[in-house]
Amino acid sequence: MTRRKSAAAGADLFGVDERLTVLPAGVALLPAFARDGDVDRYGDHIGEKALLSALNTVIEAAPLRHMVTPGGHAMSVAMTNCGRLGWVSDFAGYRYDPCDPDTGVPWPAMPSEFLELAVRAAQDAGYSGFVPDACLINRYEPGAKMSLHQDRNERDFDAPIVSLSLGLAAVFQFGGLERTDPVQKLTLTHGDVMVWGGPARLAYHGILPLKDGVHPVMGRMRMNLTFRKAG
Ligand code: MD3
Ligand code: FE
Repeated sequence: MTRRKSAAAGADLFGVDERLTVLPAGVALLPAFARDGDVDRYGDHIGEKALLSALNTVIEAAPLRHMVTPGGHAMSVAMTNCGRLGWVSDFAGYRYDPCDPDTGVPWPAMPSEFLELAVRAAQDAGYSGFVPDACLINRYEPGAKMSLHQDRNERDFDAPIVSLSLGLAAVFQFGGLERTDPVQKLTLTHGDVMVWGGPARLAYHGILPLKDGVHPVMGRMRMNLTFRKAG
C-alpha cells in the first residue's frame, strides 16, 4: 500500500520527498514546460533543442564566468547574460549593465526562443504583458549553490520573474519576505518553469549545493535561466 503523510505531518508536508507542495500566492510551477510540443524522429523535443542551441550561441558570445561578490568571494555559480541588460556583481556591488564587463560590448541579444518561452509561461501563469529585457544564465556544477537572497536589483517589482531549470535536479528553497522566515523545499528538474510574481516577488530563495550526477541531455551540470524586467 502506498502511504501518504497527511497535512497534519506539519513541516514534512513541504519536504522534498512529498508529492504535495503548497505554493505561495503569486507563484506558478509549470512542470516540464520547456519540454512541451513536438518530438522529432529520434524522440527529441524540437522546442528544447532550439532552446539549447540558442543557449550555446549566447554562451559562445559571452562565456560563463564566476563573478565576485562585493565581499570579495568568487561565486560557486558561473554566470552570463543575454538581453538588453545583464546582471553583474563585482567589488562595487550588484547591478544591471547593458555591457559585458569582461569585453565592454553589449550582452548578446535575447534569442526569440527564450523570449517566446518566457512570455508564454508568464501569460499562462496570469501575468500577461510581461516582456523581459534581461536573462541571467546560471550554471551549477556539483557542489555549487546559491545562498538565500532576494532579487531586488530590478526597477519594477510588479513584473514577475520567470525561471527555467535545465539539467540535473536541484533543491530550491523558498521562504518569505524576511530572511528568518521558515523555508520550504522543492525539487526542480529539467524543463521546469516557475513564475514568481505578486506578493512572492520579493520572497527569499536559494539553491542547495548541487548533488553530483550526469544528466542525459545536459551532462554534469544544472543551468537556470531567469527572465526579468530589469530596466
Ligand atoms: C523567487 N536563481 O538567479 S531560480 C537568481 O535556480 C536565482 O539559479 C535560482 O535565484 C537558480 O537570482 C533560482 C527561481 C527564482 C528566481 C527568482 C526569484 C525564484 C525567485 C525571485 C523572487 C522569488
Ligand atoms: Fe534569485
